[in-house]
Amino acid sequence: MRILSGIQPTGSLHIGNYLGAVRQWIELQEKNECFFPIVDLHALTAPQDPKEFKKSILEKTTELLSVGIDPEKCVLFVQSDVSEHTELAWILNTLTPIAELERMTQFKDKSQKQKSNVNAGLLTYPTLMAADILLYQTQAVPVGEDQTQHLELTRKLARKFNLKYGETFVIPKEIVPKEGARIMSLTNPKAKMSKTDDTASSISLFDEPKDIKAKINAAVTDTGSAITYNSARKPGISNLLTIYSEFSGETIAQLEKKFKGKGYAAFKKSLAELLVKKLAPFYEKKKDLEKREVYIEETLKKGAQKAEAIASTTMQDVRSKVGLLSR
Ligand code: ATP
Ligand code: LTN
Repeated sequence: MRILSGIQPTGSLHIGNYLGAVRQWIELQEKNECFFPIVDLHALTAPQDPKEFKKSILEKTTELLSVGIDPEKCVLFVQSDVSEHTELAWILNTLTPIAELERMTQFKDKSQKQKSNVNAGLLTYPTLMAADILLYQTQAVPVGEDQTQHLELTRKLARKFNLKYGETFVIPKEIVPKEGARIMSLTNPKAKMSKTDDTASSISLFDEPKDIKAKINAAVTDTGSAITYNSARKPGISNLLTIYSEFSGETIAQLEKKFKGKGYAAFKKSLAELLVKKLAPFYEKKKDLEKREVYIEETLKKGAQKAEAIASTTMQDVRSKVGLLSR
């Protein structure tokens, strides 16, 4: 199967990204043709410092390689290296009703978060994402639950284009994990864990043991003291139980039993120890890869070449279908 999924370069990879998306990518790359763009142009919809931004792109590559993305088994590249992404996004913009974009939850959330910078890019973010996907004739897109709405729009646009101009795009389906598809913030368990929030709200895959312990310790919990799952009434503990279950492989029911009669403190201590143990290999691998900058740059260059070959074929077809002169 042809698979594609993107990730923004800014902010360190957190356990939500891992459980919701990247863990699937690592499995999928074994038996599928996978494309993983680092979506730098999407990240520009939030304010970025140019120097830091450049560093973050290489850093994100290092992080993905550290957790098991293998450039021999997939195409890892930077979105802006393949100019067809923005070209197709423009064409898709001309097919997208503004009202559809204004309805997007992510647009509404981000407009709230950055009130003084509600730029047009935030609004058209989903059409660029649709272009990322459709350019590669992608069959399936592994993402966390927060991206479902964007995927629906992508399918709608693909169908609309196909109907108007003739069969051009494959209609992609989404792959959302059954568990762990929405990990919540540690400081506000009603909001999703996010890279761009303050660092206390998320656990990076590369956090040091003392930080993991401190963050879990400070995580917001609910009234009462029982370790039981109830996402409506006990969102804090339920989120921590999901994280525990996903990293340990034990079911929630098994965990409820294991921690019966024990308080939040004992549960949190055990969860922190589990995370420290599970995340340690990532940290070690990253330390090693950080010394290999040339390898990282070469990897991205090769990735962009492979991506370009496919993207340019689709774009030629699109140009001809729409009635643009061929280049
Ligand atoms: P931000 O919230 O700052 O926009 P992000 O943390 O959502 O960033 P992205 O790079 O936008 O990170 O997302 C990469 C992948 O991680 C996407 O597939 C997304 O669905 C998934 N993902 C992000 N946050 C979570 C979460 N809290 N739980 C599960 N999956 C998540
Ligand atoms: N919008 C996504 C990131 C993203 C993406 C994609 C995911 C950009 N292009 C293509 C899947 C496929 C996000 O905010 N997490």
